[in-house]
Amino acid sequence: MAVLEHITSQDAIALEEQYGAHNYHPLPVVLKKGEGVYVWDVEGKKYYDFLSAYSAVNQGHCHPKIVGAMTKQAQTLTLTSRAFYNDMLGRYEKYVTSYFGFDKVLPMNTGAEAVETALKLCRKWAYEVKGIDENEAQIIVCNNNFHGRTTTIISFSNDPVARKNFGPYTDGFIKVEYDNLKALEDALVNNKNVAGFLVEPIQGEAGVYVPSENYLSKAKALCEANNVLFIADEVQTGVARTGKLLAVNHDNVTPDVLILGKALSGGAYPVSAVLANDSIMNVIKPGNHGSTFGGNPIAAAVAIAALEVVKEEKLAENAQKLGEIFRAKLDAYIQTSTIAKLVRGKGLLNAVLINDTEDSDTAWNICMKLRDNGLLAKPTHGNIIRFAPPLIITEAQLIDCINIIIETLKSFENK
Ligand code: IF1
Repeated sequence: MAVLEHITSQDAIALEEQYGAHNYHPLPVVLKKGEGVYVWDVEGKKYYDFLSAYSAVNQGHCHPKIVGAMTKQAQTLTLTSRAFYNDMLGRYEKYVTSYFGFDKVLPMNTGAEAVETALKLCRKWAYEVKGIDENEAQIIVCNNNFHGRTTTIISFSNDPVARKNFGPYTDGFIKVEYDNLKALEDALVNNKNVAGFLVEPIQGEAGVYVPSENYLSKAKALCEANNVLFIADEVQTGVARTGKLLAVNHDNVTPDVLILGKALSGGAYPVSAVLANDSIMNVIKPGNHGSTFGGNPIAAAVAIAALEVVKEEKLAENAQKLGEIFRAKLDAYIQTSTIAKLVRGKGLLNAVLINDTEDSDTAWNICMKLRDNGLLAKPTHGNIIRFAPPLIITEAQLIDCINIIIETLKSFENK
């Protein structure tokens, strides 16, 4: 069989099963094409995509402007490494820093790399600016966090599946309860070695857990009072997903260090970034940090196009407006539902809690039925289903999807 001949879903799944490491448990659907809010499987069936590659495809699948910028750049210059300058990086750096309001950017590729970069930046700032004794810096993180898969990042995870048997772990992290200001304050006061506080403005993997109003602004104030960097991981929540450009904008918070990934490229290419002002970023000197691909010309061209699309197509406004509709309609249904307990979220990052135990397969079965009914979503933490369509979705499409979701949920009532 020629490698690129037509393939059935069954054969594609069998190949991954045999030749790929088993580090995922995908929903059994094999996609071959995407356009806007839609994806198609190899048999030609069309679906609404309500995962958006975990909020990377905010601008919609194969957005022509982003694909156009990528194609043009791919035919011109793909990679120079940072051993030389390239004609795209500086232009991107100017664009992205003024877009988000920071002095400087450090470009990387994946979200986890950007988180690692932020941690290194924070520690170096702690030693060279704050004056913490060498190797004593500590960074506060939250319980049930998700920041990526590297050995340091999983060192401060409390998910046994992500963490167990990958030790020894990296030191220097203090865990506090999320959405608990007292716990943060207790960890901050009388500890001169705290360098930073790393936080997701909404905890995605934990099940789209939205903190109390003002949690983030008060946490920022506590950090400021203690000369501690407030580091926002907006890899999943950033770039219009929650109805504002950044989720911290809902609380009028400006982080000291901002981490972006995923939708920074519209899902076309791995592009991540760490943004900060000069007083922090200037601790990084030649040789301290880097990446072969970080800041490459394709990434630069793609990210500019992806960010332009966010503004031109008013994606934050659309996410804000359609998110309200999504939660209102689901909420109305849930009042009388025996299968769905709660809907929560912000903008178009939402989750529905299924009325069953965490170890039940009900949410999985509902996602299988949603698939059959033409909508793709995935459970998180057993009994929670995340709903996050591309932000270019129209109101009519969203209403269509809400009907599919509610009809599907209804078919599971009292079962
Ligand atoms: C997987 C979740 C989403 C992230 C935040 C950093 C990263 C992520 C807040 C790392 C990545 C992904 C990774 C993906 C599943 C996914 C995820 F379910 F695990 F939580 F999106 F909801 N910070 N999140 O959410 O970015 O290195 O992956 O580019 O399969 O691990 P990355």
